[in-house]
Amino acid sequence: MSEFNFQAIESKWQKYWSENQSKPDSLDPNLFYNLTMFPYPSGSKLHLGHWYTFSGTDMFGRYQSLLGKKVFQPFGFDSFGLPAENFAIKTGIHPSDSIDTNVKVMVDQVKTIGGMFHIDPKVTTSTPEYYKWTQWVFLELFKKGLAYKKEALVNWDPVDQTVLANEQVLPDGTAERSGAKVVQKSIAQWFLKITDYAEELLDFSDCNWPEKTKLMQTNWIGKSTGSTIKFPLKNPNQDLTHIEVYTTRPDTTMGVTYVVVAPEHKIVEQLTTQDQKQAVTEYVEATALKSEIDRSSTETTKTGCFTGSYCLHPITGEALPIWIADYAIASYGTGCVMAVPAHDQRDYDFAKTYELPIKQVIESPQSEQNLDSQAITDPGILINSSEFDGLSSEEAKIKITEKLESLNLGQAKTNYRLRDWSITRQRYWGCPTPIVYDPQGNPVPVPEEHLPWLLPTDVEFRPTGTAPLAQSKELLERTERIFGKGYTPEVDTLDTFMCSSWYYLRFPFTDNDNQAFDTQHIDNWTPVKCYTGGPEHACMHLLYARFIHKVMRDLKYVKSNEPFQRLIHQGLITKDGAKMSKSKGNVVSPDDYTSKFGADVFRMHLAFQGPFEEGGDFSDGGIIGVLRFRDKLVRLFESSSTCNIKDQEAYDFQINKLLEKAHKDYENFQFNTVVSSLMEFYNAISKTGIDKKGLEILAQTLAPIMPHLAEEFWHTNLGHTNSIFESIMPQADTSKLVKNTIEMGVQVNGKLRGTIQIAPNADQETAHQLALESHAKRFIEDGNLVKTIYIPGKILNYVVK
Ligand code: ANZ
Repeated sequence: MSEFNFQAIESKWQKYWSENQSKPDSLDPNLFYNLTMFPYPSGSKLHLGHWYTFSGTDMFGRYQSLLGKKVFQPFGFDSFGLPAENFAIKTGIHPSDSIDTNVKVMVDQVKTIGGMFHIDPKVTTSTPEYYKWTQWVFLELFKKGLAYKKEALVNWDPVDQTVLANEQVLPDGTAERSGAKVVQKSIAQWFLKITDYAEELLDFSDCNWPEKTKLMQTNWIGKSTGSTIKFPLKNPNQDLTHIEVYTTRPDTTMGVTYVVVAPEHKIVEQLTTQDQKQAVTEYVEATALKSEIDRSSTETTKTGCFTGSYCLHPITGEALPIWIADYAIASYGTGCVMAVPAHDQRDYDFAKTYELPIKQVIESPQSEQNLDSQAITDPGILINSSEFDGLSSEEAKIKITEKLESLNLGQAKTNYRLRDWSITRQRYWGCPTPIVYDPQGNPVPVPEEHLPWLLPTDVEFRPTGTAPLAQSKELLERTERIFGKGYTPEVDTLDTFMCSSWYYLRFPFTDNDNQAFDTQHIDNWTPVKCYTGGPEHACMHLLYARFIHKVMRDLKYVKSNEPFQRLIHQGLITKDGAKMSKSKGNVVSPDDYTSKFGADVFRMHLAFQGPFEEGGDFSDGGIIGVLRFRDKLVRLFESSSTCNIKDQEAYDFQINKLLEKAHKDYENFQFNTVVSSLMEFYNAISKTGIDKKGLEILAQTLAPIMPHLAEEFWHTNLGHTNSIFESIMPQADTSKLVKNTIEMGVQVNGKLRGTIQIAPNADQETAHQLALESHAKRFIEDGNLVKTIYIPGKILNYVVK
């Protein structure tokens, strides 16, 4: 075990960095905003995943400072939300107290990483000084008409007793956080009109982002093109004359055999005839208990109920029965579907169950699909479609839509799956919504002079399904005192994603009490140059932040289109192939390693696990190797045997190879190969020797990964007085990378016996002389040589007796 006193060195440099840390100047042209997603301050210690992400982010940030960038790497806390509230319910400790404690613990832990983080507790989202500005952001959207309240069917989590955004429901219909089966419930909610930005959010031209993340957002936004088509009612009345559907396949219009309306649709009551009333009511009630995901799945059996009414086919005039079925979703398209069982699988399954007619109108010769067992969903050529027969699906989409347009019964339409963002929650520990209602119930924004609109404290946390803030006498009194008798406060709190959707704008300006962010200078700071964080945020946080940024741009507060220029997702670190979790008992504690080996060794060990974006399976197998490598470096820097270079050309080559590789790999978050290059370099210089310049380059290349040690070398062994992170790591001199010798194998009777360094065009005699100085010497010197085969630049081969 090494005698090296890493504790003393690490604490010395951590102290030095924190004393010398300064925030970059707003006007510095070299400003580099390097951000990692801020964590939730939970009671438990930083886990390995945090360490991996934060140390990787720091390696990249420190590398940028070695390029001369003025790096701003802030760190705050996303502290509203259910864990603290549930903890309060269990223990009686108020969330603001537990959050305070946890933030302090986490700040100390983050420091042990030895990062250049600018830890700023002022970005702790549950503090009034922060949420004042979250409320300001909300009110800006409200004033722009982008925030509205409406009664809507929402995802309801029966365990956490709160509304969830679609994005918070997993594909299996359970709540992302609580695991509860999500149900649909109709309540009045605040929404943000993210759908106004749907088209623009599909444009990623200012995003240097992983393809997969862009694809996930694209699919989430779910743009489709099709038509809306009106089906006149057979027995119209004053209020209701037709049913409007949205279809992506207008080419199949001639194959419609019935129409489906979502059970919650407001027209259901009017459509239901007297004798179907009871069956319809029962069906509607049963549907409320199912999640949207269950309902949309092609796996579940399709169910439905006839309403008793008919509509007319818009082209043939044929009467078609109107059904309700839970596979029609009220909030998508128009909430009504024209059913084409021959060409849509859900309609097919439904028609089979209820013995409804199936009319084929597309023939697809190449398709393997067969109507005996499934729908023919592939496009093809129209049949059984009178005047449209013979057209291809693509042509028919246009022709049929034109025909419907001429009848005033249809038009082309683009649709998005994206819904408006539901942002209010019926919970306590969130940002209070800065809205009150006048005696008539109209929403009135809380004026800026009354911000922060404080979260009341006279509230019982236990969730009851109604908002805890409704119990607060203080909040009601405050509202009446400021606004007048009969005014009532909004009692729902804002989704925590609202707090995190704009936090990157606050970090540079936490000392500014007059503005959320300084609109004069914000464009020098944003877009964030590089943002690291988990891929699980693709369709929530990352989409919401893009939306809010674009709104801020449209309000003329920022100029850029995007919040995050480059995005990097860290890979998952597993243990024995499984995700670490307390229940599996496979959690690796970073603290054990840092206290035993030091932060530098642990940083290098983590860096060595694999490319940052791929993660890997954690094992501590190699950590002793890393420790030995560190000790070798310490000995190298402490010994004075430098300056006598044995082979200048080889040495220049090695130095420049190291620089070239390290620059490229740091830029690409491939810290693992930087480590291997460092090790290779170390081996190479044991042959060539190293001079002071080389030691400096070695320290600089090492610095992002082992910052403490590199800083120590820089000052103590190399005699510098400024931080190594104020120095510039040189670029490779590529002219030194063109070698005028190559390595050539020397074979004897087909076996590799040695290698020689030789100019590619050297003659055979030179090659032979070099071979006699190599390991192959003893196989060729004793006079039984039969033949020599030499191809310059390629091989040297001896045949011996
Ligand atoms: C007729 C048809 C024929 C359809 C066919 C598909 C295939 P995307 O592509 O995801 O946008 N649809 C429309 N509104 C719906 C709703 N509220 N609930 C459930 N399904 C709905 O999906 C569009 C297709 O989904 C539409 O095109 C419609 O079925 C169905 F051979 O119309 B289609």
